[in-house]
Amino acid sequence: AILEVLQYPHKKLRTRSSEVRVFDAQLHAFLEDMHETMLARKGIGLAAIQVGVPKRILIINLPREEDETQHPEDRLEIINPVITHTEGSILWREGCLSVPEFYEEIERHANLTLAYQDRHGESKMLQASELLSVAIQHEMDHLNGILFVDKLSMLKRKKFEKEFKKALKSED
Ligand code: QAP
Ligand code: CO
Repeated sequence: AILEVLQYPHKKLRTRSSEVRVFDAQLHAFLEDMHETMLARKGIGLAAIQVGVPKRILIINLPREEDETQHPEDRLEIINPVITHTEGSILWREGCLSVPEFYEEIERHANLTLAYQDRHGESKMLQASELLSVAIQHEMDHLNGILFVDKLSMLKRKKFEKEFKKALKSED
């Protein structure tokens, strides 16, 4: 099923999500709904809280460099993630399904090591750089109620507020 994606300034996006303890068929069905919703909205990453579920779950499906399309076999399902190492910094122009039509450069760690659980509760580790590293940090912020626009400099934050108010007014 395609779920509703909550949009800024929805208060629920500020929730601190809770750890997943049960890895059952219901969780698997929810992960499928998250993937379906992310693809339908043309996203590359989604956190559970964006569809109103306060659990420490995120999914990522980056396009491949070779054909710039998303392949279902590249899907990452990341549950209860913990960053164990970071290195370097990187600037990336970010967007978010919960903050439509706004994009801005954010500074992130360039490389990271992540410990997490998969859909079966198995412990995994992964090393990420570039876009994957950025996507993981962006989605992990959602688990703590943080949006990328919270990380903007004062000047860029003002630009965002202005554009947001303008977009509100142009709605009917
Ligand atoms: C998070 O973002 C992310 O405004 C995922 O109109 C951001 O999927 C990962 C989207 C930057 C890595 C780098 C945004 C789609 C999708 C929009 C997204 C929009 C339609 C954002
Ligand atoms: Co986001």
